[in-house]
Amino acid sequence: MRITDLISTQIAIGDPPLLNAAGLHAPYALRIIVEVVTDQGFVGLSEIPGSDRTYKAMEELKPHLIGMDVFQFNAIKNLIREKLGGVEDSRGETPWDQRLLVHLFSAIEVACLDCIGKKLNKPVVDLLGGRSREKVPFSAYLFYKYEGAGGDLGFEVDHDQSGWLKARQEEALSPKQIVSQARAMCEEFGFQSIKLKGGVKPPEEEYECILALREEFGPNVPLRLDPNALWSLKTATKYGKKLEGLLEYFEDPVRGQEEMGQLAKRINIPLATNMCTTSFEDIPQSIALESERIILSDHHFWGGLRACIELNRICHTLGRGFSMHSNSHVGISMAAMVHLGAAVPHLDYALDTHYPWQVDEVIKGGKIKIENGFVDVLEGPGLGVELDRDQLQRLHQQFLNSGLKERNDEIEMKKVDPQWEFKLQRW
Ligand code: GKR
Ligand code: MG
Repeated sequence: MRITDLISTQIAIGDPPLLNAAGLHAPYALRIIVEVVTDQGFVGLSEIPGSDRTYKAMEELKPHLIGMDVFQFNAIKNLIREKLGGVEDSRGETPWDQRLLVHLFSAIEVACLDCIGKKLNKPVVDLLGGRSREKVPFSAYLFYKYEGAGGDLGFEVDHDQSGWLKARQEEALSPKQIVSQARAMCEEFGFQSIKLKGGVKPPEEEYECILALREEFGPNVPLRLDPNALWSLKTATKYGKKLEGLLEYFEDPVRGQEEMGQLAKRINIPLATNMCTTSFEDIPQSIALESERIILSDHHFWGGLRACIELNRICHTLGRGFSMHSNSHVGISMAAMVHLGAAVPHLDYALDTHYPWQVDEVIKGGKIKIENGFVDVLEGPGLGVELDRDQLQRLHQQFLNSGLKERNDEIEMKKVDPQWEFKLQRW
């Protein structure tokens, strides 16, 4: 089955003013929707983080990918390396991963798997080894935030909303407000574990938030805190000790494998990462330094769904936990995450997702349902989702109107506080 066309569409999805270590989310998050068209009439879908650079690289690859067989993943990977291997390609210092090649390969791989699944009339989970579970657990993902709905409303709110849609617009800057955000999110989606995005407030305040969440939800709801590497070793040791017994895991409190390894020896909380061990090449050093106990995989930057299956086996063999990282996304990424989450033999923790924060959707039938904190495995064929072309067009227009070219949370934060600067270490 050969590729006859590759259509990449840049979209912008409304995103509320969420705060993180790198600043503030823009009113829109950027994604690229990729369609791989084949000579047998099957069209495969995928979704990756958007930027002009990624879009242009995909367009550059397009003529070379046309004619390739959707089953030949190794040849496709070699081609991407051959055509773009010379580019500067590092993950950067931001909480999110900025590498180009892994994202491009993931986009093509997922869309090809969707084509293959459609051709065989099988869900993607069956191409990854079949179901290890019938439904996939997700965790609540809390953010400090300014008041506002994002999208066209920016910092304003839509007063016609109720329930979670109302709560997602509310300011959350204090422990009390974070607890009420958590209550609303858990009531709506039934999440049974909770992550707080940290690296925003001074550590004492983030610690107080964790205490408030524990008091509200009790010891049976696992809690996680993710300062995105903004704390010094000294600060992370001090607060790590105070957080012992409160956290299920502590995500990227400090920067780099060496400091993570040192911290791991000082505190009794498992460390997790989506920042310091992010590729297979990082694993030997991670084992030598014992930098984390849990790897938060992500098919968008680990090089596709099949790579994450390999990672899962490596984690299990080496006694490491496995879960999943996320960024603002819509339903195609969600579907891919669910197929992967259903297939991996060893799933130790509920997965991250930003999905509740996004209202826009690009798939037919609206948003995929999260119930009691779980998503049922999608039946397929392929990813089991269909593109809603009217929505795709609307979200593409939204992208054009937004004027955004790439994600830059520092620039967005400076619009609110011109003195604010991104720092590698803040506390
Ligand atoms: O969306 O602000 C955000 C997050 O900070 C995201 O960019 C991170 O990549 O969720 C991510 C994380 O777990 O570090
Ligand atoms: Mg993280």
